[in-house]
Amino acid sequence: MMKRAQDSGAVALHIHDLRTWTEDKHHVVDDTPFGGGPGMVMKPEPIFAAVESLRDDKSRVLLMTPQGRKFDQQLALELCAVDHLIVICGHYEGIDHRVVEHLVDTEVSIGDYVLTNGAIAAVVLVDAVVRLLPGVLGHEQSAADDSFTGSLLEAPQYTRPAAFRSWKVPDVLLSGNHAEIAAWRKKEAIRRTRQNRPDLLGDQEL
Ligand code: JD8
Repeated sequence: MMKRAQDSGAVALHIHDLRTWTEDKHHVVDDTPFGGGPGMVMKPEPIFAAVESLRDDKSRVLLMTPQGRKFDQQLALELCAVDHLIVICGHYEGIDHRVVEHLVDTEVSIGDYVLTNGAIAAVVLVDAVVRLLPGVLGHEQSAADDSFTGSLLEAPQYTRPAAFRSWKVPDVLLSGNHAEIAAWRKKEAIRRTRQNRPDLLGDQEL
């Protein structure tokens, strides 16, 4: 998807090495934490130099961090309307807080689990945002039909064969009755959502 999106001109993706913006012989981007503690912290100077050289007046600067705003489909839709995203991907224990206070527009977390670095999270964010850009998805219907754009999970899907190891595809899907199929899918979508994601159903909790 990313390759096709880039080839079609829908998006340009550039990956930058912060060491490019260091001035010392060994291109050091980290240092020990003030106040003590484990691991290393990313120095502010290379990050400021990088972002200040890359940004323009249409840029929005994101920082991937466990402390960020939880990434969801609503934020993906918000970000796909932005002309230029700069995504800072930290490593080590963390990043000098002056970056957060004076350079970053939005801190983003992809979820409540711990990753080893921000680049893994950035891949998730970029995928979710790029697929929403005009002309990237095969048929425009797909993005609108997604789970989370509405508030229910998707219904189960089946393909041939109609019977596999004695497990049969639900008869209604072979019936050709489109009204009945739509009603079945809605019922299954609600069942699945109640089972796996009751939080999506909100207060009713069914
Ligand atoms: C950026 C470094 C690892 C984080 C010590 C070693 C996002 N949902 C998410 N989970 N984790 C991250 C994330 C983790 C990161 C970095 C994002 C930069 N680490 C650090 C603090 C504790 N480990 C994330 N988005």
